[in-house]
Amino acid sequence: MADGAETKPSANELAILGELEKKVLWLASWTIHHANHLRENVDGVKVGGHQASSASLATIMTALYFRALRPQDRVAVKPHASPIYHAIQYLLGRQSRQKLEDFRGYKGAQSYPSRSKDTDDVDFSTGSVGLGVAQTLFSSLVQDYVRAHGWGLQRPEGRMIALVGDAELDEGNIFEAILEGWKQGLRNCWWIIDYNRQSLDAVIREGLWARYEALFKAFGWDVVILKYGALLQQAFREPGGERLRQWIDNCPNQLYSALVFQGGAAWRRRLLDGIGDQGALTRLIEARSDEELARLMTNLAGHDLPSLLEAFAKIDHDRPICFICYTIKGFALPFAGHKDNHAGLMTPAQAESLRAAMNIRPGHEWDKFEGLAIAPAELQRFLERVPFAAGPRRHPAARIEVPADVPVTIQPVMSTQAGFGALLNELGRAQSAIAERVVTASPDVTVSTNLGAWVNRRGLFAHEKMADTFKSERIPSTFNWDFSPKGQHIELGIAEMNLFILLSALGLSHAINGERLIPIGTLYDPFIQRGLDALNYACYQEARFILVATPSGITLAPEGGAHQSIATPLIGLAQDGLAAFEPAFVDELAAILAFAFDYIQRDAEGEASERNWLRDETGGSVYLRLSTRPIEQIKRAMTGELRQAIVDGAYWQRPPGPNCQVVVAYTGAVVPEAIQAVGLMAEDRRDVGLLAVTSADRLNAGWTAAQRARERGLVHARSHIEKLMADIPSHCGIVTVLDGHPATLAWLGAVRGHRVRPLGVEHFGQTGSIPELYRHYGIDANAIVAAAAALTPGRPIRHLKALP
Ligand SMILES: Cc1ncc(C[n+]2csc(CCOP(=O)(O)OP(=O)(O)O)c2C)c(N)n1
Ligand SMILES: [Mg+2]
Repeated sequence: MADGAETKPSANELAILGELEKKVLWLASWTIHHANHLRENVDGVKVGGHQASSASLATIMTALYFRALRPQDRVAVKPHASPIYHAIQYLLGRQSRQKLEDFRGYKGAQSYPSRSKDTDDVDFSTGSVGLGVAQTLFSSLVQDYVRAHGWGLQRPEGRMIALVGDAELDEGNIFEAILEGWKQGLRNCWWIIDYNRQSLDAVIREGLWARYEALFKAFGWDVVILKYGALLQQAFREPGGERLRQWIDNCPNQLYSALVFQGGAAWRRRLLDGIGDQGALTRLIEARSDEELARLMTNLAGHDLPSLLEAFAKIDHDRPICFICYTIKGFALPFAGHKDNHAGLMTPAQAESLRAAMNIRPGHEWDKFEGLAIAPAELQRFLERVPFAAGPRRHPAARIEVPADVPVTIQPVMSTQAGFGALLNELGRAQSAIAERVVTASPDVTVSTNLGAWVNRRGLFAHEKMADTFKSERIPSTFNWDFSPKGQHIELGIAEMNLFILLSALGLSHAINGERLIPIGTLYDPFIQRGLDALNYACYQEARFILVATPSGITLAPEGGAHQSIATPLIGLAQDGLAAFEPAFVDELAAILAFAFDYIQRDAEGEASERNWLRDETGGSVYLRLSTRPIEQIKRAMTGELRQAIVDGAYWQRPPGPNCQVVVAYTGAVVPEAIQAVGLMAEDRRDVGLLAVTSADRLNAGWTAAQRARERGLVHARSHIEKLMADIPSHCGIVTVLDGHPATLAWLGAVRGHRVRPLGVEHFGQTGSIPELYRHYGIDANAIVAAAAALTPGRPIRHLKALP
């Protein structure tokens, strides 16, 4: 380490850190106690989880934040250690007392560290265990990607650090990430396991540390086990000490936890009964009071500042490291070690005794230096020089210029997926600012999602150059699979969770590395559900990316069953931070992609636009649901007005006439059926309208926002869909249709009170041809006509065949 952290802390520094550790533990404990017992709690909901789990990390986080970390380091903090994190930020002057007092309350510090909701510089949002851990690994890969492309080299490399609960390692996504990290040459990543041997419900299995050690080593990680603190190590050197060490090493986790909870007298009884020898070991035990014995036996390395500081300062390489730190859940609190302590909260009496033990006067609970043995001025001076807080941590990043139009040659018959491939091919051909910053990623479906042409042009990313052997052996192949540090495609293994966590890391590069990327991830639409929680967290922490999901729905007919996505349009509608589109034509896709390049770069606060009532200035990520179905394209000029309507979510492909009785509203690949149905009905129903819906999500969001605006008194607020539907007569019926769940468009009837028959897919698919399946699931032209006939009065519609 170049910046001096390798120096051993002086006795004075150690004393200060020891006081800060106490203060951090107190502030975190008081924050939780205050939220649960003292703040007016109108709904009576008390939630544990934080007290014991936080205390477990108090020492480790003190060592990190007040000494080991540098501003360029980024940390994912275990969800329940949130109060410790906020307490540390409070001491550093970056968190307000009010937010601590309001912990878990309205606008207060968040229950789980949150990049977007907290105001004290959280690096990664955590809460769903396992995700933050893996995010550090992918953030490290992204840092390498950025630097390999020659960007951000003026800034020092950071370490990506995760504070991991031991039971958190049950989450499979962590292992998927470890495997991927090994493939990609992971560096600069530290995972610090809080080995308190407790989960939420229980005490964990014996000997887990050995499995972890073997596992991490197998994937090229260094493993550092920090088990005994300085007091214990000293005791082991006394006569009889070796026996004591053996006893501890063999002590089952359950028993150790129980003794921690019971305290000094219980330790004495158990040790003397178990291994007392009337000689050296007995003397070692007898020389200590109950209190001293309890302190000795709980002096695990994860609560021993000198051991932790030394271990962190010693690391002088960039290999990934796993620290296994033995700790005690609920350390220094009355329920330390108790297996039920996850939900444990201090009683008022227990809080009183902790206050007394910490020398804190009533009314001075929030004072930063109350009750500490070192002068406040000296502590303050120390805090002002903490290296972590010495530099900027969130970086501004320039906006990448976006062309008004993404060029593409549109074939007369073309699928949206093929259109996507052609658009990226064109992009890859050009030397534009945006093309430089695009980085694609796919979990082993690069070719089958049509990224092949782009990858041929731009190459794959790897730390080392690696040529495509097929090419060098002159074996004909459509794809040129050359790896290099300049490549712009990250080829992932199949684990979809990894794709979403990587997109999350790529999509935060502007803030973390000060270098903006335009990430595009591709996968099969049904497998969004495989990584949905990771997608949710990526959106929650405001990562910016474009997700291209293709193919989708029963339209990928011969694939059958669960390969055919049903619920994803509803995910697109409901997922916050993600604008979902499902275009039918390639010119629509081109307009949406150009919009997306810009939209994912926006982060301004802004008023809702009077046009669509969406707060587009804030930006977000984009989801494109595409299809492999070849569709006859419409030859038309892309006017500014049409482009805008496509982006806003809908346009009239055939406006309803004044005597309109039926409107067909469609989304995506079912467009030929919708057009055909309108044609068939034309003879018997007058002025039938055909509404092209390119984004049910944005239409719906604009509609609800405009209603809210009217309720606030902005009586003229009209959303895009309200304007489009303004002239549809009220007796008109609407048939909606898409290859996805019918609820996606069913709400259109509520916009102006029309009757709606929503068609779509509700049940698992099966193999077959597109016509067979569309007929079976009732989204073909005949089903649309039948729905229209049932909805609207008038003579029977000719051409209507009986439905099967
Ligand atoms: C994905 C997910 N599942 C379940 C939970 C609920 N949960 C919160 S903490 C926890 C146990 C954590 O144990 P550990 O990681 O060992 O942390 P400790 O509390 O011991 O510090 C569980 C199951 C969650 N937050 N996220
Ligand atoms: Mg645990």
